Amino acid sequence: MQPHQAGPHLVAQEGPFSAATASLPVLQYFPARGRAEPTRLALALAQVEWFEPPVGPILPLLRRQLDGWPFRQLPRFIDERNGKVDIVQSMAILRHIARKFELYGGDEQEAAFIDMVVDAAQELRAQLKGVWWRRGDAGAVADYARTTLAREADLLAASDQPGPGLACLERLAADEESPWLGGCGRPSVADVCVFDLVDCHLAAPELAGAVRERFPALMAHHRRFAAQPGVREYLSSGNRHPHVFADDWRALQAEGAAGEEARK
Ligand SMILES: N[C@@H](CCC(=O)N[C@@H](CS)C(=O)NCC(=O)O)C(=O)O
Repeated sequence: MQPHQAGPHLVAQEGPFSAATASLPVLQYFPARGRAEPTRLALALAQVEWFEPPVGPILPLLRRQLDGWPFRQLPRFIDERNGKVDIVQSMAILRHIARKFELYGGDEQEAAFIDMVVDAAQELRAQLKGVWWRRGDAGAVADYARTTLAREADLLAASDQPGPGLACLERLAADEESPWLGGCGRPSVADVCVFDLVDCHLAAPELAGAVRERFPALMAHHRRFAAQPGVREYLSSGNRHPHVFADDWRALQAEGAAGEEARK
């Protein structure tokens, strides 16, 4: 399986690559994991190939056309396989893929549980994003470790009653009856989102230690998911973007542009 083409991307509608990509779903996003990573992981899990065009030509259009980008944002997913689905909003994209490739549990009850976990993971991702840019600030990291990364007992005992934390997901992952969240017989997009959330934490040395030490069930789930056929190949491929958030890539771009300007 080749999740998407390595090396410089070519625009799907142009050039010699067009024939090869005509039947592939297209994912438009920044060259970063960010909000598109759950979609990539879900496609990899389903062992479906996809194509990512370069984002440069897309960005000016994003702000000028509401047809392809109704909310002026990425990711956008164009499902070339049935030619009708062309959507933005990362979680709508993920749910579309879940329905299409049977990553939404086996019945209504499992699907409802999966939705709940997907939404919770998004809220926790927003908390992570809050500390991500302050990783050099020991106070901010300690506060995050005391709240979002608190062990279950500490979370429950905290006098300031912080909201959800990774301990909530640890409890769900600790179900010994099933390797997958919600007792589903196979991995779902809930597993995708929880894997991605844990993986983002592991990418930050300031946060990784606490996650490894405090959440053994999430770590075991992370290893299990990473070993799934399709996912394993994607994770070890050169196609995985190194930047965790799109803003990491944008900051580098801005730095590059400022350096260019200074050299003029
Ligand atoms: N709720 C949307 C949010 C999308 C979003 O915030 N996208 C950002 C990148 S992560 C974006 O497209 N920004 C475009 C820009 O700032 O030019 C989703 O989940 O897809």
